Amino acid sequence: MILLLADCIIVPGEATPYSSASILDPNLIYPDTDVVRFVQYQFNNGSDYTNITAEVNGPSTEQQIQMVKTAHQQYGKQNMTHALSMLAYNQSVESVTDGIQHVPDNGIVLVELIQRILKQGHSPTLKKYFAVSPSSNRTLDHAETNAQHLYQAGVPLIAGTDSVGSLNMNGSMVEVPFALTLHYELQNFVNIVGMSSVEALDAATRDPAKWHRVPDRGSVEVQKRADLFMLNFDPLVNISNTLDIHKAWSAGREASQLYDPAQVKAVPYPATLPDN
Ligand SMILES: *[C@@H]1O[C@H](CO)[C@@H](O)[C@H](O)[C@H]1NC(C)=O
Ligand SMILES: *[C@@H]1O[C@H](CO)[C@@H](O)[C@H](O)[C@H]1NC(C)=O
Ligand SMILES: *[C@@H]1O[C@H](CO)[C@@H](O)[C@H](O)[C@H]1NC(C)=O
Ligand SMILES: *[C@@H]1O[C@H](CO)[C@@H](O)[C@H](O)[C@H]1NC(C)=O
Ligand SMILES: *[C@@H]1O[C@H](CO)[C@@H](O)[C@H](O)[C@H]1NC(C)=O
Ligand SMILES: *[C@@H]1O[C@H](CO)[C@@H](O)[C@H](O)[C@H]1NC(C)=O
Ligand SMILES: CC(=O)N[C@H]1CO[C@H](CO)[C@@H](O)[C@@H]1O
Repeated sequence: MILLLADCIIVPGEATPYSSASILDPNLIYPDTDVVRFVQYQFNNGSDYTNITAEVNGPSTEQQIQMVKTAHQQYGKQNMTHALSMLAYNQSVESVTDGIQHVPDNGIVLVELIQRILKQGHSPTLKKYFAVSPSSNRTLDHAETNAQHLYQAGVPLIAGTDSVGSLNMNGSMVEVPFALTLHYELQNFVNIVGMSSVEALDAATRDPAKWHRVPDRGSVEVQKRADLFMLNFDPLVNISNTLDIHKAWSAGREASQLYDPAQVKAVPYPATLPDN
């Protein structure tokens, strides 16, 4: 994986330079970086795919195009692009990346761009709702509306797991614990985006396996990796039932042996978020 820049979900205003993130050389690129060599360096050292962080003050559109091209043409590998802002969405579509992570939260994606995403056939989209910040255009409403538009247009959406621990959401601290976020994402898919429960479950299982080209998992089949939940109640009746877990297995091992529920600080979601 190429990690260009650290993920940053909440920013005070919109233009926090990503170069201030705690990622060190050689995983940063600059305006004069030879990005082809950069991608070669990462793949020659065993990366499975490229992961470009497109952001304000991030790599230029031309650099992104070159990186995606190198990944694809020289290595036959995938390119994924993190894009939270309208600018980054434009760039990631321009670069013909395979997948875009997140939906923009600082504006409404134009119908023309959605049509291009569909036509290029390259963009399963992970959506997240973490980005709200006062005195900026980053709102939950933008993110939710964009996710609805993408879904209604037929763009494949897959569930994201993005978890950042504690974060400052408009002045109050919110816990975003690992693993629980995936369940919340499914609830959002059903309750906000308008998916059926079956579509939401596929978006967390077989669809990501397909889009990330990991054929050994994603469905319950002989020879596939046994990452399984056994639930107490049917998630097709109520998607929130994915949280009512009776047993879990990771690669065939019962997960209760590996995991301490006391370590998890759950918070209601999205009840603790600002409701704009
Ligand atoms: C790619 O990087 C972004 C930003 O660091 C991160 O949010 C995302 O989870 C990464 N995705 C993958 C598939 O590695
Ligand atoms: C792999 O990374 C090392 C540094 O960790 C670097 O010296 C080497 O040149 C890289 N290999 C290739 C083939 O790019
Ligand atoms: C994205 O592209 C569209 C169409 O080219 C353009 O109208 C819009 O201003 C761009 N938005 C940003 C933030 O770059
Ligand atoms: C929000 O968007 C409006 C209209 O696109 C723009 O005029 C304004 O400057 C933006 N505000 C911020 C803080 O980005
Ligand atoms: C689904 O379950 C949740 C959690 O128990 C509950 O808050 C919600 O009202 C239920 N939804 C429906 C449609 O029954
Ligand atoms: C942020 O908090 C302030 C003060 O509590 C509130 O007035 C404002 O509506 C909140 N902003 C958002 C975007 O929720
Ligand atoms: C610019 C470029 O080569 N993009 C490629 C990214 O990967 C997808 C799927 O492998 C290709 O269709 C794009 O051409």
